Amino acid sequence: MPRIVITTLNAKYIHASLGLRCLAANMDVHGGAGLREQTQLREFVIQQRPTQIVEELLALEPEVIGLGIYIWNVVETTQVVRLLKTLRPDIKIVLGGPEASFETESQEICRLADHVVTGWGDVSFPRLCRALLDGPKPLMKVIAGEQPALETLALPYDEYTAEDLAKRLLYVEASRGCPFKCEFCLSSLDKTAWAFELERFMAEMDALYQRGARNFKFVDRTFNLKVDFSVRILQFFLDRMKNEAGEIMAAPDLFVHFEVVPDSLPDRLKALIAQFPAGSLQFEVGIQSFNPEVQQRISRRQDNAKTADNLRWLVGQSQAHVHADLIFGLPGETLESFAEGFDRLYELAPHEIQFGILKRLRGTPITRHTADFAMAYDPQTPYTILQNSTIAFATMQRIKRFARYWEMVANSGRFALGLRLLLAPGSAFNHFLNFSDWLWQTTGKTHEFALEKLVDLLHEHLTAVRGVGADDVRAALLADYVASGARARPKCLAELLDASRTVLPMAFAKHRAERQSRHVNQHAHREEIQKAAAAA
Ligand code: B12
Ligand code: SF4
Repeated sequence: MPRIVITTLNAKYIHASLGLRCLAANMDVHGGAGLREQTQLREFVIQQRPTQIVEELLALEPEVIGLGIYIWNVVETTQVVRLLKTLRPDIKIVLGGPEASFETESQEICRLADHVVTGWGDVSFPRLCRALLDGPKPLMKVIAGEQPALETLALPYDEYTAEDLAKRLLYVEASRGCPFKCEFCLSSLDKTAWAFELERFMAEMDALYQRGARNFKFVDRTFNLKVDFSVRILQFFLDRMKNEAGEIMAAPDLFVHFEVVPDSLPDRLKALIAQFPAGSLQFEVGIQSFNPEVQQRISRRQDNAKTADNLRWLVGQSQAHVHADLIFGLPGETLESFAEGFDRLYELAPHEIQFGILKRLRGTPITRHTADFAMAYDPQTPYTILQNSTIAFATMQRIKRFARYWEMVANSGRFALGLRLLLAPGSAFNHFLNFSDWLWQTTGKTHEFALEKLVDLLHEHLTAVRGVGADDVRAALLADYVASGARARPKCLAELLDASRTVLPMAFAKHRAERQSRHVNQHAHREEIQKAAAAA
């Protein structure tokens, strides 16, 4: 039986916890020989019942339980810790992770725990465990995690199991921290980025690849800043997509996801990016706001012109799948200025616009604007903005529904042609907002729309509200529906579907073929991996 269990509740099974694996890998190095073999790593998901989690943890009979606390699991984990302390008050409970690293004095979970390690846990957690098992007993409840030079850390990649490699998204980090200071983001507190030693890191990537790993998500906040490193990493993956003749394969089984800053894409990077085949490379590009005043207010340095050029290049000249992030609710942003930014981004045609609503993360400096901009945040996780001096609560609610419907209709990729009718001419944002308001008034729902129901609703909106010609609407929706591969019968397409099942018109067949070629690698698991990678 393990004396120490390290555990966390992941958002979903597909996300494997890199943080826990960092702790596990460093148990011997920083806690002394023999500690790793007394430690077991056990992961759960937030959908599991706290009593079931507690039952499984107690069955392991540990003396110490370390829990990774994040914004997505703090509510459920508080219940787990409460149950553990009720049933077995003698087991030492140690917390760590970003959510437990700030405002510890005001959090119920920190009150219930024996110790809280703030910040990095790689060194301080093993040392604390050694002290808890063998003494001398630690005096402090809250311990500031030591932040050592990265070369003193053992790398965590051997901790990924064969099952992780086969079924889950593998998180890897070539660097930690971020040199930028965007005030809504926890990484703004780092002030700089630290890189792992490149050769050591590449050797680990190679070992993972040799063991069969194919889905890599880099958690580096600023992948494209240290260009020599980025080049080496991109080249590593390109080399593994070559066949025996040295040609890059059209449909490789590799998938790599990076987060990039948008205004820096030197030619050396472009030359490599352009070689990645469809389905193998995904970029998350943080735009957040195109409004220079807002950018300045939240200390986000971003060259908007270069950002636009780079996005245009990525979408036009590479086959990378591009997700661009925007945040609604930043201090001083109005509905109009946000709409302008949204339209500017939409024009640049990234494959997905990830529409986030501002959250007040514990520890982030965005709080300095709370009084001046009357920022009211939900006190419950994920601490989403409810209203501020420029956006009333009712408007914020409208925009939250917009974000939800945008996921369903635009980011789902199921309405390529229908969207073109919906979002033009003029402001794409305003058209979608009108659709969103209409959808809400008509259905009163934001979830659980069957695809067929959505097709009918889009048809009704486009024809009855927008006055678009019924034939054009039906042709577009039929092509989208057929391309989605669904086989039921939306009412508005019933007749056309019956006809098209006899002879599929050429235009639809072509659209379907195009769509399929764009999604070469998107069999069900790959699609899940891509979605999960983009969710951060
Ligand atoms: C992967 C990831 C996710 C995954 C979830 C992964 C999972 N396991 O389930 C997904 C994509 C679902 C996700 C979603 C979100 N995420 Co996220 N995500 C990350 C990301 C990119 C990587 C985490 C990671 O592996 N880091 C590397 C490891 C080494 O660092 P670490 O996890 O912090 O672990 C270290 C310490 O924290 C500590 N530690 C960790 N566990 C433990 C346990 C013990 C006992 C101890 C002592 C120490 C300790 O030691 C580790 C080593 O030093 C981070 C950004 C980043 N680069 O860290 C954001 C981050 C964690 N996410 C964040 C946010 C805000 C979100 C979202 C709210 C974003 C949104 N959509 O608006 C959502 C929430 C989802 C939800 N359902 O509500 C914030 C966290 C805020 C918080 N207080 O938790 C981060 C830090 C981003 C940021 N810079 O602001 N995310
Ligand atoms: S938003 Fe991105 S660039 Fe800004 S501080 Fe966070 S990680 Fe760094």
